[in-house]
This record gives sequence, C-alpha cells and structure tokens, in this order.
Amino acid sequence: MEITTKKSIESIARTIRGLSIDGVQAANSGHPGLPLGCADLGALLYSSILKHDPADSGWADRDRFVLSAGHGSMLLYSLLHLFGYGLPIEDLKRFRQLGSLCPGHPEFGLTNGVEMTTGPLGAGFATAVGIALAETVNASRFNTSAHKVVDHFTYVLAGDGCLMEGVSSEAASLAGHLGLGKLIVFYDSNHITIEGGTDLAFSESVAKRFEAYNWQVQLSDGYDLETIEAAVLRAQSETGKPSLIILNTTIGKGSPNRAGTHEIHGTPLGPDEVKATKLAIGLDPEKFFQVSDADYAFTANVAKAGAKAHEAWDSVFASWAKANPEKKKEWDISYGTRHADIAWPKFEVGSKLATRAASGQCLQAIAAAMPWVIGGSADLAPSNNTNLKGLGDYQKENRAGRNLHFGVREHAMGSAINGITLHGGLTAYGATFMVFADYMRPTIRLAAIMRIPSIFVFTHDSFQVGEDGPTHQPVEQLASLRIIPGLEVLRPADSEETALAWELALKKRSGHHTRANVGDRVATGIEFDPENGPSVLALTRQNLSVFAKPEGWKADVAHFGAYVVRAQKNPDVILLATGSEVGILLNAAELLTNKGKRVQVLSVPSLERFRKARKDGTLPSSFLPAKAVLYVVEAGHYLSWAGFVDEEHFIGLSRFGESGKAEELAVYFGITPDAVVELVEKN
Ligand SMILES: Cc1ncc(C[n+]2csc(CCOP(=O)(O)OP(=O)(O)O)c2C)c(N)n1
Ligand SMILES: [Mg+2]
Repeated sequence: MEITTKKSIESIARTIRGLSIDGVQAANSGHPGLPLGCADLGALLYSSILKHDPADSGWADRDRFVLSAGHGSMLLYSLLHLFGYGLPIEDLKRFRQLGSLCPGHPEFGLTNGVEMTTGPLGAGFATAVGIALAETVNASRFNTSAHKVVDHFTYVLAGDGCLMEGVSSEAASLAGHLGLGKLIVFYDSNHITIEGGTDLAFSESVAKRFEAYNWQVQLSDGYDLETIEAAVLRAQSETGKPSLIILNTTIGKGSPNRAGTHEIHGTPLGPDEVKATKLAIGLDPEKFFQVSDADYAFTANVAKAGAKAHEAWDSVFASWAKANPEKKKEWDISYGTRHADIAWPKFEVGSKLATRAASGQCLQAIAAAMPWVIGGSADLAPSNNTNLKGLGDYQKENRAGRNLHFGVREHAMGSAINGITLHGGLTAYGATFMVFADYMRPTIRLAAIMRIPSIFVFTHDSFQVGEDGPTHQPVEQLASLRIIPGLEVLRPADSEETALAWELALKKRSGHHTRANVGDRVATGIEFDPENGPSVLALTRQNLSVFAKPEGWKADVAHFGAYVVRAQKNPDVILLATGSEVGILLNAAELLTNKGKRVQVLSVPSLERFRKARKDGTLPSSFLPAKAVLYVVEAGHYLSWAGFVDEEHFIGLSRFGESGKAEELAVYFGITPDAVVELVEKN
C-alpha cells in the first residue's frame, strides 16, 4: 500500500471515529463501540476494497456491503457521507431523530447506499448469503466466455452477536455447502457484548466451527491495514469457499477510558470522554463533526476511480449486449419490469385440486415465462409443490439450476429469499408448512420493513392438515402474519384464485422511502401498499372444488381484495370467508336459501386489500349492504376479523388443533356448512 494512501485511510478512520462519537453524543443515544472499533476496516473497505460508484448506488455489478451488526450504524453513515453517497452531514447531526436519514439502525430504501435494513443480529449475515447466491445465479445466466457482466463480491461486517444467533449457523452451513466463494465476512471479534465479556456465554472456537462449515478462515489483526488487505486478497482468490476473516479488534478503540469495556457498546461517551478520545486520536477536541478538506479530496478521488470502474464495466456491458442481444433483452426485463405474460393453466369449474397443487401447476407456467424466477423449499418441496420440473437443482456445480434446496433451515431460507430479492435481477420464493412460518418470522418482518417483494409460500394452512396434530396445524399464523404491517397474505379459495394470487405477488416491486416522503412516512406510518412489499401465499393441503366466478372478479380482488361469489339482492345474510372456507359457505348458502334466507357470499383472498378498500371508502356498497347480518368463517384465529364481526358472528379456530382425520376434525371444531347454518339460524 502506498504510504500516502495509507495516511489518507488512517485519516478517514480518525474522521469516522470523530463523526461517530459526535453523532451518538448529539443524539445522547446509540452505539459508539463498534464504529470506534471498526473505523479502520470501514475506511479501508470504502477506500480501496469495494468496487463501488457512489454516484450510482444502483450499479448492478457493484460490490455489496452489509453491516450485519446494524447497531454500528454511525460507521455506515460516516462512510456514506464521506464517500459521496449524498448523505448530508446535517443528517448525521440529527442521528436517531425523527425524520433523519440516519435512523437508529440502517434502513434500506431510506438512506442511499444502505444495502439492507439491519439491526436484528444475524439477519445481515444470513441475508448476505442470499445476495451472494443471487450473484452466482445471474453470473451463470448472463456471463459468457468473452464477457463478465456479473462479477462482484458480497462483504459483511458481523459481530459476536451475529455469530451467536442461530440464523448465522444455518446460513453459514448453507453457504459452505453451496461454496459461495464471493462471500467475504469480517468478524469483529472484540470479545464484548452488552452484558460483558463473551466468556459469559460464548466460548466455542468460531474458527473451527466455520472450518467445519467448509469456509476459508483467516485470523487477522483488526488495525493493520496491510494485514487486512492481504487477508482480503486471499479471501477473494478462494473462489470455492466463502471466507471468514476474524479480526482481532477492541471495542471502542481510541477512547482512553472506555475502550475494551462493555459500557462503550451502547452508551454515549459523555462530553468529557468525547474530548479525551479526540485528543487521544489526534482530532481537535473543541470541534464537532469535523471532516478535513484532505479527507473530502481523498474520498472524491476514490469516487472518481469508482466511476471509472463503472465506466469500464459499461463498455464491457455494451459489447456484451451487442454480441448477445437475447441475453440483453432478458437482462433488461430481469433488472427492470420483471413482467411477462404467463400462460396460466386452465382449471375446470367443478374439478377438485388442493391450492398447493394448483400453485405447483402455476409455478411451471411462471418459470417457463419468467427465467428470473427461482425458488425452493426448506426440505418440503414435494409437499409444498414448489419443484420446477426439469429446471435443475441449484448447487455448487450447477449455478443454473432454478430449484433451491435450503435444507431444513427456514430462518436461513427467509433470509436468503430477501437477499436474492435485494440483489436485483431475480424474483425468489421460499416455501414451508404454514405452521413453520414462525421459524422465519423475523425475515418476513424485515422484508416488510424493507418493502421488498419477497414471496413466501406456506402450504398446509389449517387444521385440515389432519393427523399430524396441533404442532402442525396452523391456528394463530394467519392472524399473526396479517399483523405485520405491509405484508400481504393471499389465501386463495380455489385453483383460479391461486393463479391470481401468484399474479398479484409477482407484480410487486420494491417500495422506497425517499427524502421527499420520509416526512409522510413518519406522519402516517407504513400503510399497506398493494404495489410493493412481500407476499405470503397461504395454500391448502386438501382438495378444493373450483367454483364459477362472476365477470370482473379478478379486478375486484386487485382493487378490493374480495369479490361477490354469490350475489343476492337485498340479502339478509352475508357470508364472508377466505381460502378453503369459501367452498363451505357456498354449500351453507344453498342450505340457508332452502330455508328461506337471502344469502350473499364473498371470497376475500386478500384481507389487506379488503381492509384498505373499506378504510379508503372505495369498497362497492353492493359488497356489504348495510342491513344484512355479516358472518365470517375462517379456519384460523378470530383476531384477524376483529373490527369486522364480533366473536358471536365468527366461525373459526382460536384454540390449538387435534390429531385426527381432517373430515372428523371439521365436524369436531364446527367448521362445516351445517355449523354455519346453525349459527345463522340461532341469531
Ligand atoms: C436478534 C437481536 N437480539 C438482541 C439484540 C440487542 N443487541 C444489540 S447489540 C447486542 C450485543 C451485540 O454484541 P456484538 O455483536 O458483540 O456487538 P459489539 O458489542 O461488539 O458492538 C445486542 C444483544 C439485537 N439487536 N438483535
Ligand atoms: Mg462484540
């Protein structure tokens, strides 16, 4: 490393330390320990390791950097400010304040240059596995022997907490198996977490653990720039294995009285220690948020070099595009609209099919029309019906395979789906039994916070699972998924609705918070937006009959989340259901009609759209005429429908299930046409 470059990077590291402790002090809240401890690594990464063009943070072939230890956000904000990502210093001064572009933890879509929302420890690590996986998929789709248009690394900074979390073990095991050679993780091994030293709770050999996962493992000093750089070079040249670089670091480095203690993890230094730290590291103790002209000049040069690298890539891309017009076409759609017309399978009215099986048929059509769609299951593909026939298994030896095998690792699967989605150029789905959605809930929540269009396929969506019993019968899952803001839970009632559910999920894009609307967001909260964010498909194990639909039903579902399956003028009873219970209502409606009742039936595949339409006042008055009595039937917890009907007008399951034959359970739990008739007659 040239001596002038080294001096400049050291100066950047000093400046990061100053900015970070000033930001935390101004907020009187936040985490100074990590930014102080990893300032040198951060400075080195952004100065001379990352392939990035700060003027275009969306450059498809940029290296990705994920701050898995999201509490160290001031490190990232300092870097993004210094290297020209358009993050004003005023926002650093307003760290953690309402409406600032520097929120407590990094938020994707809010702050330019933030690759993902982090904060829940381990999430960044696991999601980065998906990002690195996506890189290999797109490299195999687009690169040719003459041109490489997809060729980037994915870097992660993870702490002790990230590596303690179970999800990093799942994800590391998967990454090692898959040989994701361009994934490089820095481990901030400072032996400190909140409660004290890691010897309180974490004494394994992380190095041995990762070696066993089939990772390349290196130990490095955390502050010698040349040593770190050499380790990175070795990690880059190991193309068959992911790499872990264990950095021997000191939390709070530079703080004379707090470095190496657990107090500095998440407590502002206080004015005196801020001064003492600045003095100790060679900054002016009387100045705040100081950046020297030399720092800005240096980072401007780095940015210029980045822009040049980007230009060089542009010209490779242009000749690749010329030589491969078909691939270029696919690239544009993959990284653009991701739209294609799908030849949906035809389903005969009256035929019987589980919605999971209908979904399986839909997926074949989707995969044929959309080469950017990949996905898989956590070892349940035969049950989830997610296998893409004849399209190969994604493995170390076959990056072109479109079936992902996550193994029995739901949490890592959810993370990987988010990572693939974040990478760009791909649409990804992950599947398991609905009851195990709980094993991946943190990742669904993060997808919703990020407003990214990850797709989660959950089959076996009610007690109708039958013999497997209460551990396998979802009860509270529908309600608990629906309360995740921004997530759409699509629960189709037959095969045709299943195709529509897929169509709605595939149409979604990433939503972005911008400077312009961050105020709005703060004012209104994140509302459900049918155009963006993640989707859940809730699908049945059991067969359902395909029923006749009225004209315009698809548009009604898109606009209102519901449609009138069985219309009735001046009804005195309205029956409303989702998924498998719509068929029950259609039968109940016939029985009630024979008894002289005037019955209307609605199917509600998307309660989120339905709620929104009702709230916005756009729901057609013919859907829920005022005088009729409303009943809801859904094989799940009542909570979903609070606000629509009281519990006396609800048939569902708010207790755990039982092991038994599905048909017997339906009678036992009273989720049958007869039970509906009885309830309506009683009231
Ligand atoms: C899933 C999760 N659990 C708990 C926390 C709260 N938390 C934030 S930082 C932290 C300790 C992290 O220790 P380490 O990763 O070693 O960071 P360092 O103290 O070295 O900066 C904890 C428990 C969290 N953010 N995410
Ligand atoms: Mg630590």
